[in-house]
This record gives sequence, structure tokens and C-alpha cells, in this order.
Amino acid sequence: MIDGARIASLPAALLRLRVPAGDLVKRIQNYIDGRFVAGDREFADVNPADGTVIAQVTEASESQVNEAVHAARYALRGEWGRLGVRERAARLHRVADAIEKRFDCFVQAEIADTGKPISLAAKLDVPRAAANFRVFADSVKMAGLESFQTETLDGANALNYAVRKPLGVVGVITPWNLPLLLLTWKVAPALACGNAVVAKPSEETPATATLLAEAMQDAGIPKGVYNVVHGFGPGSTGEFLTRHIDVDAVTFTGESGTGAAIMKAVAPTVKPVSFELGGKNAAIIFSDCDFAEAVSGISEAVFLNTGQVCLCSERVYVDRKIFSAFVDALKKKAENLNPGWPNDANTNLGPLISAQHREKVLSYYQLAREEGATLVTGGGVFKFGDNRDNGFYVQPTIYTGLAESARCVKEEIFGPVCHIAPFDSEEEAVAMANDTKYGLAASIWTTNLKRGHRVAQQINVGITWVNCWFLRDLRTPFGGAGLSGIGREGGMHSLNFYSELNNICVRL
Ligand code: NAD
Ligand code: 6OH
Repeated sequence: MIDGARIASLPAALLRLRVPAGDLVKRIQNYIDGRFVAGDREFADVNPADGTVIAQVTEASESQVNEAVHAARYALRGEWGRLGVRERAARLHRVADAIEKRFDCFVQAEIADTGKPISLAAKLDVPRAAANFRVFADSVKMAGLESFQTETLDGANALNYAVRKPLGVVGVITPWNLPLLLLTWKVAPALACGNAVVAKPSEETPATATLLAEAMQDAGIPKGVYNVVHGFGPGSTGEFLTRHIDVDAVTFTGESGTGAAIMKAVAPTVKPVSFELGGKNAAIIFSDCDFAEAVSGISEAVFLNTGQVCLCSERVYVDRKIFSAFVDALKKKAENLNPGWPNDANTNLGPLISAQHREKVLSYYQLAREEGATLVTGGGVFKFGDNRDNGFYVQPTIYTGLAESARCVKEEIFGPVCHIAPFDSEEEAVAMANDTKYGLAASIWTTNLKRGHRVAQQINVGITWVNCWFLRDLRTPFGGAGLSGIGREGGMHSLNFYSELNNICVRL
């Protein structure tokens, strides 16, 4: 298990320590049936800020995944299965309390795994994790049931009403960019509906899912209700979980290609899936926008979390009348970002998650050159002159001048980068924004209220922001169209996915 107190008390050491081969900083184990368990194989957890190994992580074997699934199934028949909604909701509030009690510990674990700035983890990731438990605890208590009165053929009446039951054992597979936020976004509603879960966090970010197990214990969540199995996708825990006959549903956030592989894996056992996948999101800036607000908003939308948020804008369309002023202003914002150590309060640009992901992002920087882009700023790596040069930082980058058909405009890069293109009419802007196989999110910047509504309704995505970005009300539907996903989560949408509805029809 993770020694939470040690993480909290040794943040600087955790981030800067060089670990000689074989010398372990900490071990992160699987959590199965209420116990932390080791296994035969381990893999390294690397700190993206300086490339050091910060932990050895147990990779769950197939038999350990089986044990986790069986523990979850067994837990459904025990105390957890008998709890009423009120008590279940109370325990979820206690999970939120336990997260808040260990706030610094979660923040340190998250930034050690991801390299993200402390300001971001403390403002976004960890508070949202607690909020996820509170919101779904309250939602499930407030959830009503559908009922219809039906006239029968002989003129009598029947009453229909639906009751909500858990799906059973839910496999939760999550990515590395917002590890705790995205995990709890799915675990909280799954538990609120009375399910038991087997969670497989990303192999890049195993820490906070494991720490969450301690919060579950504190909160009195019975053993077997929350299990964590660490490992990879194909040929490892991800695959073992998705093809498991006794897993009743799979909820997944990650790349669209991985979603396709999971669909194949679940097909033989016909599991319901909920998928939040990739994006190539557009932002449209009209000349009647509040210019300063739009520049700040787009700077966040492009560079937050080093561009590693599925909702980030990699395609920015700007009214030609303000195009060059906007490009200059965003360039200034990019050049004023402060790439630093995650624990420095002034840092607002962290590294990418891994050496491999850095290679991918840099290959797109190279491709942009080959595709004829004009480089506005960035396009390379920083030279810090200290251990950060062993980390995975890249420069925030802006391009102009690419054709809309260019691969850099079509494919998700998932880094601190955008392409800015001019438009001459509202129709053209809408057409360019919609010219993608993805459909996750968009933002529109205008002070014309009618235009804001009109354009928002024409964009083929799951969420469109007007004069804001990443503002989330957790009761609203969240998900994507096209390659960006299947289904919606949030509020009642989550409760409906994580429940089996049984309609009862009673002749009166
Ligand atoms: P990924 O798809 O590579 O991995 C996500 C998870 O799936 C990891 O836990 C991984 O181990 C697991 N996995 C990989 N292959 C698998 C397989 N064959 N079977 C089962 N599990 C498998 O994604 P990532 O690189 O971790 O995250 C970045 C991607 O996630 C980006 O495309 C981003 O847009 C997307 N994302 C989407 C949302 C959203 O809400 N739409 C949110 C965050 C991230
Ligand atoms: C993707 O990287 C971000 C997804 C955000 C959410 O799922 C959320 O609930 O805010």
C-alpha cells in the first residue's frame, strides 16, 4: 500500500530523488477484497518532471483480476447489497470527507505521478474528486422513478413504475491526464447505484486510485466493493477485465482507438459500455467578443494541464477582423507560461506524462513543419539546465497557416498546442468547427447573445461553452458525439447508466 503520511511529508524528496537501480522509494499494490496485495510482477512509476522512478507498482495477474471480480460479486451479496439508499449516500459523503482529510496527500500523490502543477491539483483534481462523491450521493437520494398509468383493453387500468437496481460488477478503466478526477467521476455514481467496482487506473498514474482505497476503508465501504488492479491494456489487466464473463458493465475514459478495442472485447459477453473518448475541439472567436476574456479563456483551453485535457481546444478559429491581434495576444500568453517544478506555486505549465507521449507530441511539431505551418511560438523543448531536462516538458506551441485537411488539424495531439485559422462568416466558422470525426466539446466567444445560442446549437458536440470553458455542473449530461464517445454521464445520466431499471406493471 502507499504510505500516505510518507508521501505527504516527503514531497520534495519524492519529486527530486534519484533512485539507484533496485532501490525502492515506495511500492504501490493492488487492492483486492479490502486488502493491499503484492504480486509477481512490477513496473516502474515515473515522475514526468525529472524522469526518476518514484515507485514500483504491482501488475495484477489474471488470477488477481479474477479474485477482484469475485470479491466484488461477493460484496454485492453482503452488507453493501442490503444498504438502503440513505445509508449508501451517507457512506459516499464519508468517502468525500476522507479525501478532504487526506487532501495534501492526494495532491502530492497526483502531482508526483503526473507532474502537474500543485496549483492545478489543489484547485481542480482533488476538490473535484470529493465533489464527485458528494454530488452522486445527493443525486441518488433525490432521484425519482418514472411511473405511467395505462388503460388496459378492457377499460381497466394498470400502473407502471420503474425500480432502480445495481448493474452488478462494474469495470472502471481510466486514463492518466486527470487520474483521480476521472476515476471518481465513474466510481462515485457506480457506488451510489449500489454496484461494486473493479478499477483499473492508467499504468502511468497508479497512486491516487490506491490512496482512494484507504479513503474507502476510512469511510466504512465494505471490503470487495472497491477494488484496484494495476497494469496495462492489451494482454494485461485492461484486457482481463473487459473480457471477464462476470463483469456486468465497462465504463471507460481514454483514446478512441482503445474504446474500439474494448468494444470488441465486451462484445461476446454483451456488456453495456459508457465511453468518454478523444477530441479535436474547436473554439470560435467572433470579432464582437470581449477580447481580453477570450484570450485568457483560450489560453486556459489550450494550455491547461499542458494541453492534456480531452476538452482542450486544438483548433482555434478567429474572425479575420481580429485574427492578427488575437494571434499576437495568445502568443504572449504562451510565452508567459511558467514551466517549472510541480511543487512550485508559480508553476503553471507541467511536463507531458511520459517520454513516449513527448515523442508523440514532438512528432506532431515536426509534422506541422512538414505540412507547411507557420510557427508562431514554441515548437521545441526547453533547456532548463537542471534535472527537469530529464523530464518530459515541451514548449507551448502555436501554428497558423495549415490547410484544414492537414493531419495536425485533424488528429488529436494531446499537448500544449493549437492551430489558429481565420474565418470570414459565421457559416464558415460552423462548417470548419464541424469538419471532424470527433465531437466532444467546443467554445464560442461572442457578446452577441443571439449568436451565442444560434451557433452553439449548430455544433455537433456533447458540450458547447459560450464565453467560458471547462465550467462543469455535475448534474448535466457529459459525453461526446462521433469518435468522442458513447453515452452520457453526469447527474441522472450516470444514475441511468449504472442502474438496471425494472419496470413493474400492476393491473389495478
Ligand atoms: P488510453 O486509451 O491509452 O488508456 C486509457 C486506459 O485504458 C488506461 O488505463 C489503459 O491502460 C487502458 N487500456 C489501454 N488499452 C486497453 C485495452 N485494449 N483494453 C482495456 N484497457 C486498455 O488513453 P490515455 O493515453 O491514458 O489518455 C489519453 C486519451 O484519453 C486521449 O485520447 C484523451 O482525449 C482521452 N480522454 C478522454 C476524456 C473524455 O472525457 N472524453 C477524458 C480524458 C481523456
Ligand atoms: C478530460 O480530460 C476531461 C474530462 C472531464 C470530465 O469528465 C469531467 O467530469 O469534468
